[in-house]
Amino acid sequence: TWANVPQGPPDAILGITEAFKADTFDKKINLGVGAYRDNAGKPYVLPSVRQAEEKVIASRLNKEYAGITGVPEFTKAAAVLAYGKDSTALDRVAITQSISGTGALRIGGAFLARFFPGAKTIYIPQPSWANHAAVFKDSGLAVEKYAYYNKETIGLDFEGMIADINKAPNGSIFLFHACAHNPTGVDPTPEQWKEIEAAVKAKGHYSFFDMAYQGFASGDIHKDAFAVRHFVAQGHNVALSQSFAKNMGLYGERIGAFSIVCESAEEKKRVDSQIKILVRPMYSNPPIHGARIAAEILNTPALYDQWLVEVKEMADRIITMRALLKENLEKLGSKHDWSHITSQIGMFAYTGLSPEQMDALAKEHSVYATRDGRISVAGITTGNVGRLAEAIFKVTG
Ligand code: PLP
Ligand code: TYF
Repeated sequence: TWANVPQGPPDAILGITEAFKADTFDKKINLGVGAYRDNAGKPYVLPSVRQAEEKVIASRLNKEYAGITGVPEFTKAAAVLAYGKDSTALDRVAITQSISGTGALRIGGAFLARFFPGAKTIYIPQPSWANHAAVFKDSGLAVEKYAYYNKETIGLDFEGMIADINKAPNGSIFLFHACAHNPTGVDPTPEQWKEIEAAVKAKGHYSFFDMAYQGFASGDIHKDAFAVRHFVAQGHNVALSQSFAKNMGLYGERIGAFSIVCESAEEKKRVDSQIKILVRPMYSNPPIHGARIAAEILNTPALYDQWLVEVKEMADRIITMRALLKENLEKLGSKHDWSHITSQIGMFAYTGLSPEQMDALAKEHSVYATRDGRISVAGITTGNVGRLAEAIFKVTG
């Protein structure tokens, strides 16, 4: 029956983990997948998450199905977290729980494919998270790229980005990484976001924000939501994907949200009804456990405050590791400019290393990361940063 099914390539990012596991060297380093590690290199469960989970279990709730759009205590709080508690948009946000950020993007893609009044093409940054193009194509959208990253400066190609926003047909869909751009770690400044917003508005484009790292970039959930909140304040009825994988460390719980800011409460009602019609044949309704944990944190003031501290601790550890890596490279006498390692933000550093240099890192030094030169800074520790710097120094000369 399946004689015509061709062998497909492995996922570029998750495949790194396989290669890492197969390596027998005891000092091997995995900087592939973007998942936070503590300074001992171990997966980290936030104490606030443990406490929330214990409360959820102690309350012995039943296991009935959630509604199609999930646990309301969760989605209400997720909207407040993203848009801000004083946002005037809150009463006209159509929101649904989703299978983490990926599921939110997928619902959004499907909604746009079905209802967006203009061309069903979404513009994503070049480069972008490896899964974006696949998610949107499978949702029924055409995918185009806009300029984002400047190889020469290892920074933002701001002029190129604005030029591409201007070049796209009026009323196009643009996907923006709200903060901590994956894979580059390069974000527009608030001033640049303001110019981007003005360009988007002038062209009548529609904005879809992917916010997979709120709090993880700067350690401040409000600062990281700046772009989303600014666009909404300027009258953009954005679509938004949220993930709680990173900022709550709830990766495998698959907890996220998809929302659309509507023009009115009446529009919200219609949009809500169609989101339900989209979700129902996909997975009927979402899992409840992660949503209960996240809701417990977001709705319990003491746990919420504790969580904010813990998010900041994760962000700060990453920022410290960036500085340590740069410092170690400089101490070794590297003549390259490594300032981008500390100027970039979020989970990843985009090193500027070539695919061949990345291959050498893996083969000669048992340091695993994607061939685009992206390293997950969250995998760096005080224990491995020295050896990592030496390995990078050796392959870059
Ligand atoms: N969007 C971006 C930019 C990401 O980096 C990720 C991965 O972490 C996601 C979305 C979705 O992740 P998840 O489905 O685990 O929430
Ligand atoms: O970019 C990353 O590493 C994270 C995690 O199919 C991830 O976003 C990677 C690949 C994937 C799902 C999640």
